Amino acid sequence: MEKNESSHAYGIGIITIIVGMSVSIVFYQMYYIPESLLKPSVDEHILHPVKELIIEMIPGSANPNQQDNFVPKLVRIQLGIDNHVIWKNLDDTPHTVTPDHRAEDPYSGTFGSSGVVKAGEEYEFLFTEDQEIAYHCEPHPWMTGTLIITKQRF
Ligand SMILES: [Cu+2]
Repeated sequence: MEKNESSHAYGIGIITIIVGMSVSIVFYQMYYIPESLLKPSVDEHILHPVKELIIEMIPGSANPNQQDNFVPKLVRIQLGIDNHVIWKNLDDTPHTVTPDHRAEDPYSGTFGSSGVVKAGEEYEFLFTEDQEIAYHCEPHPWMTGTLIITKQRF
């Protein structure tokens, strides 16, 4: 009888350990892992800048003899002011926004349009870190632009 009771307690102990381990594993997978993969914390002012910056791909950009294509071509961006950039394709030809060298933002990821930006469509990107990016259009390499992103000056 006494032996029976102790093996019963032993069984409960084992079950408790197994349940405890399962809960720990579930907790680890559901909470700990996603937490560690979370995007870096970015200042609210940078996530919600004062205004959007629009760069137009103007009509005729596909023509190599036309001087202007990305307008404005050189832009200076201040984090917290106008770091939300939108490229609008006002042309009747598809274009791309492709960095000359691979460019990453720690919050927004890889910079550059995935595929073409069709006529009438747009590509947008939120910059959260200061960096300088030269970019071009893949099908029309004479279309070039430069972004200089700097921290806000107080
Ligand atoms: Cu183009």
